[in-house]
Amino acid sequence: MNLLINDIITAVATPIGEGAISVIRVSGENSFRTVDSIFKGKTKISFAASHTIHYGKIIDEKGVVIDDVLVSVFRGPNSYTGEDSVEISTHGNSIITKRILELLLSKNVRSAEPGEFTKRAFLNGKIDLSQAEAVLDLIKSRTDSALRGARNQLDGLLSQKVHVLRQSLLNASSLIELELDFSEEGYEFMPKGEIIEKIDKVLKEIEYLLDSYRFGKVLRDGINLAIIGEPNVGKSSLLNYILKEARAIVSDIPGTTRDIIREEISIDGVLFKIFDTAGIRKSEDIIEIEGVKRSLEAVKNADVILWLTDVNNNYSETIKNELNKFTNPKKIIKVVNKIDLGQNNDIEADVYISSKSG
Ligand SMILES: Nc1nc2c(ncn2[C@@H]2O[C@H](COP(=O)(O)OP(=O)(O)O)[C@@H](O)[C@H]2O)c(=O)[nH]1
Ligand SMILES: [Mg+2]
Repeated sequence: MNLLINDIITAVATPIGEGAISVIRVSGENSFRTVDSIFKGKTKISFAASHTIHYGKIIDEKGVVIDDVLVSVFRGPNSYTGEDSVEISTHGNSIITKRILELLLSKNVRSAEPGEFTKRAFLNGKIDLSQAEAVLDLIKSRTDSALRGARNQLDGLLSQKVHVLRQSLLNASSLIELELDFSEEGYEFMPKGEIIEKIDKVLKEIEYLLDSYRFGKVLRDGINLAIIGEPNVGKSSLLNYILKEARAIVSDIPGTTRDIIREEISIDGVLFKIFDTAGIRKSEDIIEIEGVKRSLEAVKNADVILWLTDVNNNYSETIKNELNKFTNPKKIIKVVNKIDLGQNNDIEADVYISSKSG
């Protein structure tokens, strides 16, 4: 079917471990015959109609039954890869899948590389590149919104948009070519202003699409959020408040948090990876010094920083200087904590909170 690819590939398609079932995928020319050589059932897979399921046993070279299975048959091009392929459903046990895999590998079959079934789907024209990319995003989605984004991309929404843009550009370029061919005769097919307008419109849409990429990336990968500030301003209390659990140790002893505490939470469908850090201050204690080093590392990797102080303090120069060292733009939100103790009008901030009273 495709000149580039015709060997048979296989892989376990389900997670390794115990489960009700595991699925082994096999795809490629002659894959039906190969499966027939290890499968014993009422029907031969080679003669089975597409999209049918067949009960039988997988038997090894010595005639020993490895497992009873269901084999699903997909005849190309009406399959995921576009090739003849089967899915062998076994009992969910990794020894069984390993033995069946070994059996297949002893035939004319090789292990699929990661993503190779999807690669074949792409090479056989079943999906385009942006859809192939979406398959992995879909599998890796950890929030509703990430899932929705991947779903839309898999449904071809991005491809359609790119297609429309491409069509508009082709259209504009052919108008320009016509213009060039007939310019001496004095024909004008479309006023130049209108062509420029058309192209400008496409440019704007491309910019919009690029912007949406950033947003999409956030939906997919989540937001790295670091809570930083001096010791004792209530960073760990804030983390605990957000998580609604006593995750980090809170105490009135400055320097309680020495290591980074990392937690994930989905808020309105967006994944936040929150880093509670050691308070940043000059210290002689080698453990605290290491903690501060790690805090700054968390700042470096953060998309958003919650810079905390409390009503008894103000934003320290030490931290301001540290933040100024980072060149890549970060969203810094200045937070004043402990407002239950009273207001302090000297501190300017974006948000005033109390982790204690909520
Ligand atoms: N009154 C009051 N105390 C707080 C608040 N948030 C934290 N604290 C107290 O401040 C101290 C230090 O809190 P902690 O979360 O360990 O600060 P961290 O060192 O910045 O992580 C603890 O005794 C907390 O109970 C708040 O909003 N109001
Ligand atoms: Mg702490």
